[in-house]
Amino acid sequence: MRTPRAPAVPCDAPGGSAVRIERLDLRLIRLPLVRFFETSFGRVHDRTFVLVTAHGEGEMGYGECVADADPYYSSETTETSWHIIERFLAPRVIGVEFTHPREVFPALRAVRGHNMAKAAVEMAAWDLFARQQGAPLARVLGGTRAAIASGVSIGIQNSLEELAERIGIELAAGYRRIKIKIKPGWDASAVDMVRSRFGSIPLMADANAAYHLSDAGHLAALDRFDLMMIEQPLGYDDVADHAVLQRRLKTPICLDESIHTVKIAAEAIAQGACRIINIKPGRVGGHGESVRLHDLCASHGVPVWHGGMLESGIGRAHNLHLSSLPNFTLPGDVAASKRYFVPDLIDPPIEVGPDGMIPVPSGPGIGVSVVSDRVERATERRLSLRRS
Ligand code: OSB
Ligand code: MG
Repeated sequence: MRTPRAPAVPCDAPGGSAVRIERLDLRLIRLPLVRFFETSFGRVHDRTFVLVTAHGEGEMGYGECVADADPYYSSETTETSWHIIERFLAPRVIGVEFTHPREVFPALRAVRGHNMAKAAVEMAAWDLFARQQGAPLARVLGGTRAAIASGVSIGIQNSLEELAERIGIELAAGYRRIKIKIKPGWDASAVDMVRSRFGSIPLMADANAAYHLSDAGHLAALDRFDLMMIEQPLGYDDVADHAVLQRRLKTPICLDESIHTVKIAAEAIAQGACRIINIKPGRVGGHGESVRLHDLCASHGVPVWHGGMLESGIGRAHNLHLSSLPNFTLPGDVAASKRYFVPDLIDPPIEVGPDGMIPVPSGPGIGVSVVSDRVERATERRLSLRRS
């Protein structure tokens, strides 16, 4: 078993510092989105996800599985994550004493892939552990920031006029950088419009794997817009072609979908396939792997930022805590609740200040209050798992 790193702040509560999950509850949740969200792989109007709660010693921890209803961003879906958690992950964690939640991911090693399912369980264990310690999750993770810089991700719109309107709204709200989604047919024209209407704002573009290496010339034409980065232009499972493409672009490439493991990130960095990495704990198997990925990038001088997966306030709170680590030096896709869900599952919701900053919650664990009757109303199916 790997023990990657000592906690930045040792947790030595008098009752001992182990974590043991006595019961895992799964809920399939569906929440309507305030506004549709469109990427190069399609448009969604609601968010369906598995909410995991881990119970132990009278406390509970939350984990939000970021797998979506469809296998378009990644191969996992809400149904595969449910199946994998129920059949393969729950039996490996329920009733097991872990001295630290960073031991949970290595304990799931026999199960290949399914990082989103693993992350939901692992992150619930971190929240449970932090609450048992009476500490904010950020402190247990080694976070050093009290507030994080927030950016927004703006989907593909019906028209450039509509895109300009959305960007105006988000800039007025204080967000520190704008990311627009691009795809063939909605790329140079969109970026050109943004530059001519909004000038030199911090701007980036996310292609969600919509291009091929044969589009290198087309992508190089975006260099003149001075983007902060272009996110995941090529295939979700590709590193080698990104390395070729990066040599042809002035614009830094940021990898998202391609980075499934810390090892792949090390290869991508060594090959020069990217200059920036987007960390989503769901994509790499949870907080423990995210911290390892963060540290790897820091040791190579590769800046990271926190990605988003249209999470409810529960997943969003997890993301805020992780974003407090020192190498998250670029604004993340961790924005206010009201951009996505009204009402959110938490109250008060996550809000961004006029300076584009979001405070990291300071209470125990993820430090937000989940409204149980909202969770109840959004639940389409439930299952309670104990040691058999
Ligand atoms: O590629 O970063 C992405 C949403 C769903 C799936 C993939 C991505 C996104 C986003 C939205 O860009 C980020 C957010 O605001 O949560
Ligand atoms: Mg992305």
